[in-house]
Amino acid sequence: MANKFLWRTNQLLSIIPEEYDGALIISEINGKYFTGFNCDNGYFIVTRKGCVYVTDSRYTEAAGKAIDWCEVVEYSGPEMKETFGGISQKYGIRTLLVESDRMTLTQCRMMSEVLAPTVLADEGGLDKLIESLRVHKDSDEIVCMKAAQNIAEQTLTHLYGMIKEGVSEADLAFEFEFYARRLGAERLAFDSIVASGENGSMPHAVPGQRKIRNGDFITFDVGCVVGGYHSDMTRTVAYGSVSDEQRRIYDIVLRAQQNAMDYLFAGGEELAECDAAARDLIKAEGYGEYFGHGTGHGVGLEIHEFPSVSYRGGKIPVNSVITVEPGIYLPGQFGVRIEDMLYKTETGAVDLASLDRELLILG
Ligand SMILES: [Mn+2]
Repeated sequence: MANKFLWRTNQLLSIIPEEYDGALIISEINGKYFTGFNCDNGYFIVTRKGCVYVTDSRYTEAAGKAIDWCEVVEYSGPEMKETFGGISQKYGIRTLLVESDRMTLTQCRMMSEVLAPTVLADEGGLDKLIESLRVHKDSDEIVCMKAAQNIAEQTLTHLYGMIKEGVSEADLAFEFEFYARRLGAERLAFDSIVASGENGSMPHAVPGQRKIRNGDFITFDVGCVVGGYHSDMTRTVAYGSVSDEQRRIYDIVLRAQQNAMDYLFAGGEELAECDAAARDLIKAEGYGEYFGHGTGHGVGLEIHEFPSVSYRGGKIPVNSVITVEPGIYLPGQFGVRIEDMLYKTETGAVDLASLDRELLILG
């Protein structure tokens, strides 16, 4: 395990422009990526002459065990300047890149002060460099994401059995969390979306007291976390009867999702074309204006990460995990979204989901 994190850290050093001595990583998420250690007060100083992980007494022992391949230093508030200044001297650090997208101005000012004479540089694009590493998932990361996905699928299948007249969205959302946690989810990937009937037209509706009724479509957008890695899946199911319009819309969304997935399976490499594979079909059916969001996004240590599957384009990175999640939302009536995660390989893609997508009519 240790070697993997050292390898990632060396990868980062190899892409940091020569004029900088290294990077200061203080975000919890990037800290976890490079060290494997979860900590809300860790300062990972990466330099070409060596790395130091600085934290406070609450975490020193655990950090020392988890990060046995680099120096772990404890600091306390009053001696912060001595500790960090000493590291700056010891490693002769002139400049460090910082995570401009993830650091507050207050943190930046404080770290500049304690690390002096080291200069913190926010113009070096460190966030983009890290993103370019994180986007390529290794087999351990895929194992975690599949495990998270499996728990979400088992849990959603369990929820299908609970759906009946009078059960509220909030009841279903609560049961999702309870059941998924019992199956081993560390936590949920995000607040579950359970949107029934007319609430389904709001893509990110918050589950409320609305009770399930005959004729409802119910959209579940759910995910779990295993080993720090997220899963993301959406299913729309019907309860009781289904109108012809509901059937037609469901079928359009299902075919749009399949089109975008087929593009990936066939080895498609363009984000914009993947987006268009879903969007053009929905447009051709006359519902283009009811599909307002992008077709998908990267998933990993965070629920939404690079890249975005949208008109903005770019290549689909090999070994990335992206979602394909088209939807049609008819205000005041209902909505349909179907979402799955796919793993992009050299020659095609692997579907990380196995839960059925055909229209399911419960009750
Ligand atoms: Mn998603």
